[in-house]
Amino acid sequence: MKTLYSSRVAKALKLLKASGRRDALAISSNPLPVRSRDTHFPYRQNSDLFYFTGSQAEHITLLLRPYADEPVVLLVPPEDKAKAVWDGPQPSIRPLARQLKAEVVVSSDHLKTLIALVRGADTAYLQSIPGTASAALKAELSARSSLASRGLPGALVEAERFTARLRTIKDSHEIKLIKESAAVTSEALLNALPLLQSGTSEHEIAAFLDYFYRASGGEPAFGTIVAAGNSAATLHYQGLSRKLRDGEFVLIDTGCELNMYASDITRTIPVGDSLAPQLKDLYDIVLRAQMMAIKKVKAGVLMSDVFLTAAKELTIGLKYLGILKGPLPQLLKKQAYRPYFPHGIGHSLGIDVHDVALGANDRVERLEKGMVITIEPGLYFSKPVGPLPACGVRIEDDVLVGSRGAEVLTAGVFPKGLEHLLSMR
Ligand SMILES: [Mn+2]
Repeated sequence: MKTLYSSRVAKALKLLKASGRRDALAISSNPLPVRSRDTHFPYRQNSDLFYFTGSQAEHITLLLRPYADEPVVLLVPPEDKAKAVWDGPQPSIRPLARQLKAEVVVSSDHLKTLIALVRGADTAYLQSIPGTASAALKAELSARSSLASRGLPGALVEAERFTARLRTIKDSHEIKLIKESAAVTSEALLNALPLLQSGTSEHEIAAFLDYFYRASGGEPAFGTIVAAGNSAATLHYQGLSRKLRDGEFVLIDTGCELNMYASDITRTIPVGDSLAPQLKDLYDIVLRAQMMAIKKVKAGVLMSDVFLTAAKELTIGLKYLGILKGPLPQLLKKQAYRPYFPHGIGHSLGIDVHDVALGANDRVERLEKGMVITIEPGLYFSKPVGPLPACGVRIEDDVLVGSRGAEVLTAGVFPKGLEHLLSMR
């Protein structure tokens, strides 16, 4: 029977085979990170392994070898009865193995077993995540002398370079999951509105959002950012210690991870029911840049052009505020906006909040139908400039790239218009 996971594995096998070489791919479970001595951070499955298997099992490796008699292998550890006393039994791998038509190999030495299994491959796509069997194999193969590595793959490539070719374009199942995740984030923000008033601490708001995600069956996809007033000038502010004050903004950058899929929304919300005119102007400049950038999104467009669309609007705004002076083309050419808009326009979104993409450093280059990306321009002032206090405004939505435009997956649920935001309380 064809399932979501068996068809993804079939696609990967086909793609590996298409190179004309003997290519192997090994993807392992994430290691369990230590928090303190013998306590651990909550387990998070490796995104690539989850994509191909849907499994939450620890200590397993999926090996794909389209050239071999057994093209799909699941490497698993022997049953650990002592561990099961504490952690419960490991989920059975058999149903997954049946789905993927995989050979199950039980081994207590995954490195040794993997070396034997990749013998005869030309190229191996392996992970770099420390503590995984795949990365251990990579280290072992790179360290071996040419004599000792005879018969073993000579070319070693990042596994993520390969999996990005499949994961960059989202299938309908994934789009549905991202939409569900985005709906929880939007709902969490709406429910947080009564907290967004003078005297509330940043950490109370973060705690509420995190609570909402967990109560919805998810968890925060990343460290929730709640940054009031000048805190927002720090892009990934994690201080969470400041109290909100009337007449300033609170910037909230947050996302739920639901069923392993992330969403990522930023709203910058006025505290109290009035705002200085220059802060209103600043907000409207960023909002306009965001809307123009979203309008630019469609298949075939370069992400750098989406960026430039926003950068142009922000520069026009900075001129209007009197912060930048001079002719627009020159200001754009010398990227005069950079001190105030120091990040990109957005990123790929999926199982990872900063999801895989095909460009260098996982950057999105040319937009294709079925990509999901964020659009998140912002302006930041670490100290008072011109008419503005130290502050930051960022507005972020998640969009699905279509052939004729973008579908905003986070639209309509939580407002962006300033007048609307001011009248909501
Ligand atoms: Mn983001």
